[in-house]
Amino acid sequence: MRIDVVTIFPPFFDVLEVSLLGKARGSGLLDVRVHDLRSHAHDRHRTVDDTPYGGGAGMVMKPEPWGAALDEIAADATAAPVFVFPSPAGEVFTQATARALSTEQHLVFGCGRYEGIDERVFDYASTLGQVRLLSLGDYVLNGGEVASMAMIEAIGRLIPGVVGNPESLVEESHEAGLLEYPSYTKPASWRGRDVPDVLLSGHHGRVAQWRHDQQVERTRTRRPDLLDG
Ligand code: 6GU
Repeated sequence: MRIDVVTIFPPFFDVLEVSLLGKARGSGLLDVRVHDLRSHAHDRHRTVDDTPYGGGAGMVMKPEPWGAALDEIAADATAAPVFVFPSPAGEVFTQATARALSTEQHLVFGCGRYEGIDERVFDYASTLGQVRLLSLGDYVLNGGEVASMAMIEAIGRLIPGVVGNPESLVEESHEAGLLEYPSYTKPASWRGRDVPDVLLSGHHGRVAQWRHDQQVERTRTRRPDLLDG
């Protein structure tokens, strides 16, 4: 998969070099390219933002640098990319979204800062590929960079070969619509706390039943919204 990122803070993405995603980049499974939006701002101060029409607080990212950045990426794409703009005003990004995006050939993440990006940029991007405005949840971050990192990790780890043992993906929280069951390792007793007996029983059927019960109970108490559907 190819991933382009457009940002005014390229160093945010330096950490993509480490851990599993770093390995995936090294092995060619993931081709991540980070672009500085300011390289497409041509005034003396390399301005990327301006005051909002209609008034109000904060600054809005100007359309021209975004247009130039998206054109450059699209010109060198082999197929129409999917443009992802992280935004607290977007649809909620879920494991299902990550799964769907993990099958794409080419994703472009556009990281907005300030109060957002001039709305016309999203419409223009839709002439170059599919456009998704996606939110991590109901809270506000300063910009799209950290949100993009989270989405890239969630998507990237679903690409075959990125996570060494694909079975570890199957039982995770959210894959079955339930939270994950609790996990324990040795020692069987630690600081007066014992591992549940059933896990030491060697009885696979009882272990599976206990884990399922734990998933349902946890989901009911922590995330009842997941059981509504
Ligand atoms: Cl995707 N962006 C920003 N700026 N804030 C957020 C978010 C995204 N998701 C939750 N909060």
